[in-house]
This record gives sequence, structure tokens and C-alpha cells, in this order.
Amino acid sequence: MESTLVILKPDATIRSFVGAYTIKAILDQGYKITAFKLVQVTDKLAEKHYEEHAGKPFFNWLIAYIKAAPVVALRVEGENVIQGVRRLLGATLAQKADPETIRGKYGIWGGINVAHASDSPATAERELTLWSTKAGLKKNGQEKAEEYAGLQCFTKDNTKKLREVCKNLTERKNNVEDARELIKRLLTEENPSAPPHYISNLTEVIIQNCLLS
Ligand code: 3AN
Repeated sequence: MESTLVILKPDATIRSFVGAYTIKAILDQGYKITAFKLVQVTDKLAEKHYEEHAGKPFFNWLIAYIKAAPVVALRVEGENVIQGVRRLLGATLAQKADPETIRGKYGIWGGINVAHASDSPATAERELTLWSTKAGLKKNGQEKAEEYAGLQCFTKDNTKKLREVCKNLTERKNNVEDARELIKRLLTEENPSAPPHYISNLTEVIIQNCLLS
């Protein structure tokens, strides 16, 4: 039986229907969620988690993104779960992911892509050890995950509109101020109870992601 680390990134926790959908999709495949923890990531944990990307042009952006709001770390277990969850997520860049996959359905743009999942048994072991020792991810049963998935109500889905703003910004067809206001409004519409500073943080990383390319 394999285990993998899945992280619901800030776009999935702020857009809580996306986090709920992702957990449901994992459970629907018959995988077990054997650890669940809400974590506000520190610089140290983020840099260690993403150490293989150090030096890449998007490294600092990646750190800001994962720190933008609390994430949900999950230990997921099952037969061939490592590749199974990655198939469920789809390709890395949201706009290129198959529309049937989670990133294809709910990824906003580029690297703003809902969730992380370990990519090999060696990575899974390293990441699960890191998140248990540095973020307190402990085996605690499936109930918390089921509760999280069940509590999130399905609200408005603005994925298409968010993608359009990002596409235009990537192609420099709109200006940053207008894009910022629109993204904030669309995210707030999706989850009016999300703390405004998390919405602002996420908005900034969405904008930076578009300006990176
Ligand atoms: P994956 O998460 O699909 O395994 P990795 O490990 O190659 O992808 O990249 C880690 C994270 O870095 C991605 N999840 C994504 O958020 C971000 N990322 C990767 N490539 C790019 C890129 N070209 N532009 C922006 N962000 C990227």
C-alpha cells in the first residue's frame, strides 16, 4: 500500500468549494485520508518543501503562493495512490490541464493549480516525513477530511471568469489595477466569508503568476 502527501493550496482553501471537491474526488476513488491538518506554512517549511525548485524564476513566487493562506495537508493511502492522485489532478499548468481533471476544472491559471501531490515514492517519503516533523501532520483518521468536505457549501464557481482575467493579463490586454479589482471581486463572490487579507494575498500571487510569463 502506498502513501502520498497532498496539499490543498491557498486557492483551494480560500475557494472552499474547490478544496471540498478535491477531497471528495480523492475519497470517491476509494483512497483513505489518514491524516489531515490545517497548516499556515512558514518560510522555512516552504523552502524545504520546494527545495528542488530553488533558483528557478518562479521559486520566490512559489513560496509566496503557498504562504498566502492556510493550506490543508493530507496523507492519502491506497493502491498506486501516488500516480492515481496525480492523474486526478492533471497537468501542472491549469489552463493546459485536461478539463476532466481537478486542475482542468478549477485551476485558475499557470501554477495556481489547486493542489500539490508527491510525484514518486521517494518524494512521498521525504515530503511525508517533512510535514510530520515540521508541520505536525499526524495520523488522525478520515473523519476530519470527510467533515471538511461536507461542511463546504457549493457556492458560485467563477473559474471561467478568473481564467479570462488571467489570460488577458498574461497577454497584457488589461491593466494590473483593473485585474486586481476584478479578481478580488470574483474570489469574494465565491466565498464571502473568506478573510479579506487572504483574498488580497491570493490576488497578488495570481497577478504575479500572470506577469511572470
Ligand atoms: P507539479 O505540482 O505538477 O508536480 P512541479 O513540481 O513541476 O509541478 O512544480 C511545483 C509547482 O510550481 C507547481 N505546482 C506550480 O504551482 C509551480 N510551477 C511549476 N511550473 C511553473 C511555471 N512554468 N510557471 C509558474 N508556476 C509553475
